[in-house]
Amino acid sequence: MSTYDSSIRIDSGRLWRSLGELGEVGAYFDADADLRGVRRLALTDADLAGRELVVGWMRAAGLTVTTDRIGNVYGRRAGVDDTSAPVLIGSHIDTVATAGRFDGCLGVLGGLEVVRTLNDHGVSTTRPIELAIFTEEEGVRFGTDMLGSAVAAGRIELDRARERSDPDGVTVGAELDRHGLVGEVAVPIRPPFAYLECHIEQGPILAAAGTRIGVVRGVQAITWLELQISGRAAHAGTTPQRLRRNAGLAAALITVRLNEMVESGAYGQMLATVGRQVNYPNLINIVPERTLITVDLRNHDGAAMRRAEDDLTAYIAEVEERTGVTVAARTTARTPPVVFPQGMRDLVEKHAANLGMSSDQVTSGAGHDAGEIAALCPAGMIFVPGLYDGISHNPREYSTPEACADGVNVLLHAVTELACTAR
Ligand code: HGY
Ligand code: MN
Ligand code: MN
Repeated sequence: MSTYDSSIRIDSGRLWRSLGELGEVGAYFDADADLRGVRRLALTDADLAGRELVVGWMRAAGLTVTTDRIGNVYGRRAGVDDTSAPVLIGSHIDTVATAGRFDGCLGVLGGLEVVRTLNDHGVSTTRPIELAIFTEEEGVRFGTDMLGSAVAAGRIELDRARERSDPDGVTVGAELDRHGLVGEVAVPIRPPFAYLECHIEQGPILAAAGTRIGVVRGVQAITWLELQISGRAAHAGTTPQRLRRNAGLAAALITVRLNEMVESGAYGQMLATVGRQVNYPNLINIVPERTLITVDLRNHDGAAMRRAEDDLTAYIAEVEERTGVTVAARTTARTPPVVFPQGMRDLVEKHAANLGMSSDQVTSGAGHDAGEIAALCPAGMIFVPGLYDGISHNPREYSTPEACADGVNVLLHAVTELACTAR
């Protein structure tokens, strides 16, 4: 049995092959991108196939695999002091509907590569290491993001999580039961010693600066709203303006106002996106009776986020007055800004430097499981640069084998240091 050796490096070819193989599960041809994309929405059969592939790799790497009540999977590598709290690593392998191969998967397969490398070199660690696959991180099927890690961390109650349903009315609970994913591990989980997640940046900052590693300061605030706008179907040719209650117009007014709020700069570095819009009856010669829109707000500043929410609520009331519609607003996700502890950021920065890699501090624009697990223990993230302006949630998402190996080598040494830290 050998102990920690800073000269160890991961097998980057093995990591790249794993990313490629998992990327084929749920793959589809995206004509717009002229590329193979990935569609592995949470708890679909494609997600299960992906889980089965990765769990098989976990077991082949000697990990003991357990599942918690919300279907999060944990692969455990025993420590010399196996009763001590584990170092937790991982991310998610569920994807959006138009995904690339890296979002989430780099964190899970990078964690697996860390385990495989420690096994190759016979390295034992004081603490156990656990590799997690979190359920429904993306939130695009059941309407709230980081669902699995939020239940693991205690922010969302298990029963509430199981009740969530997808647009077809299928609930999380029914899917967990259907797939036999209700495991024996209680939630919230026992606090890990620390948590580290490697993730593609999903933005342009690192690549533009030519920086190899992102030391993540934290995650910005996220608010998701669902607006059900109700008006009245009416003939497009015979109904004068004054008699219309046009749900589609109301949706457009709200969308334009959100853009004006962002561009005003009055709410700090806010971003607003109306990603989903569904008209009913959605026909050319009928004034829309109902329109569903979703609103995704992001803000580094929690107070500015709340101001934006309040001002949007006030504006929606104006739109109701002006157009005669009614708007039922539902908040489907709301997470505050999260700052990762300086100690975890210093750890990532130190190991990047030890490996001769440039690094820079970045705040994540995307939400991550690390933002949830940070409620249980010191959490940190390692970003690797994405090419093509860091495009993500798009099959064009791409990082290089070298950049992925950089991030996972930093993960390897940071995790090994944490796991060799006695009580
Ligand atoms: O929406 C997000 O930021 C993440 O991809 N779930
Ligand atoms: Mn992700
Ligand atoms: Mn994502």
